[in-house]
Amino acid sequence: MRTQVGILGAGPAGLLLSHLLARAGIDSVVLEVRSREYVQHRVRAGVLEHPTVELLREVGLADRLDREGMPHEGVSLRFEGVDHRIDFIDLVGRGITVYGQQEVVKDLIAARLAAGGDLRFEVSDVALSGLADAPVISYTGPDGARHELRCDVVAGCDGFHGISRAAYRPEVFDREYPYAWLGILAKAAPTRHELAYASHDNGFALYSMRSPEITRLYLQVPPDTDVADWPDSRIWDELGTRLAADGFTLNEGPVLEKGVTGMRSFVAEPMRHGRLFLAGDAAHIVPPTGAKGMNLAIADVRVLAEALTAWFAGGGETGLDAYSDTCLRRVWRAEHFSWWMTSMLHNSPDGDPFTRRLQLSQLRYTVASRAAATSLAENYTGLPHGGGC
Ligand code: RFL
Ligand code: PHB
Repeated sequence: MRTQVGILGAGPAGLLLSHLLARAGIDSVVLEVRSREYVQHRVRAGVLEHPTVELLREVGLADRLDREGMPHEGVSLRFEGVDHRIDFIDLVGRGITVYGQQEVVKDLIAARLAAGGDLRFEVSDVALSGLADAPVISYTGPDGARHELRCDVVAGCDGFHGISRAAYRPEVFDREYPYAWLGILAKAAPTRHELAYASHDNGFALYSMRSPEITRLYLQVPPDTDVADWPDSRIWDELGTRLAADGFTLNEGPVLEKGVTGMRSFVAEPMRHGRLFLAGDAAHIVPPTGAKGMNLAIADVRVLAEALTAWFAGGGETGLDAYSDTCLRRVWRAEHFSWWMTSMLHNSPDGDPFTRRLQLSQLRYTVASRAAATSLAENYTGLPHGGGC
């Protein structure tokens, strides 16, 4: 078997890459270890930056997003019991859209299958060889038979726990945080239209949503938290305490999903090894406080698709040679923003009062100074693809 681009992973990065390549007339095969059902229902990100939405529109993937996505014109920072709105439209003239990552994945899978795309789910024992000049991906199909896929290029879009990053020895920058997020999805109508990031003496909380019927909520918890210690009533009590602000009410409802997610910052450099190109979580992780992970994955594959299109058209290696550096500039900007939001909003486990006072000072400055609020708005809504920084 042969294809031009062998893609590992059917997350947002791998699926969008396959779609962008197909638009340029380039063949690809997407290999995924999980089932289609599983990847379509994995609850993850919810915030699409403005440049992400523009790209999805440009490449014909936004019909349902434009119908069901929820455009937001700002977010709130909530501290000392007061809600402070950051008005994105006023500050930077663009907003964000709340639309679940699994919806993006469903739309991408539907579009690829409708166009005759080759997606192979439930593969196992994936291995890479020949990465210097003639890559081969070997894997076991769902039928138990072993296969070899020869390709010109491999795109490692297989997430943080995938195999592609292990095919070489990138330099790694890694930081774990001394806290995690306990996230719930609740069948409860949101009581407010926009997200609220709350800093409270008990710890961080985040108010988000997925639809007019579903609320998505997070609490800062210790990294070793066992969800069994958090019955629903304890979660609602704690959310009520941390999110409290004048006039705010919290709608409670049945908890549909509950999970603990660790927080880390991670970058692998470079994002290329011979004919292997990493994209998305395979190359970098941000803590979720800046809502950047899926957006970075999408920005990476846009750069990769453009470079591959030029290369396959005989335009030389320039784009491919620049791929890693181009992506890493945006990645490090997002790493900084995500680290900054995380450090400003989460309580240090030792309760250090010096740190707490610095955080409150930074929060007050961010909401009081137009310059500081603009910086948050510019980063949160997404810097233009290919622009500066
Ligand atoms: P994915 O989505 O992890 O997809 C990788 C796929 O590769 C498969 N795989 C393999 N396939 C083939 N061969 C192998 N050997 C393989 N090993 C693994 C996996 O099964 C999987 O299907 O990576 P991708 O495409 O790079 O996308 C990245 C995003 O998923 C991630 O950055 C975001 O979910 C992060 N994130 C958020 N990002 C945002 O932009 N906005 C948000 O609001 C946001 N909130 C979040 C988040 C992540 C969270 N969790 C659970 C980590 C909130 C949370 C709680
Ligand atoms: C979400 O809705 O899941 C969400 C929103 C904002 C974040 C992280 C997650 O920063």
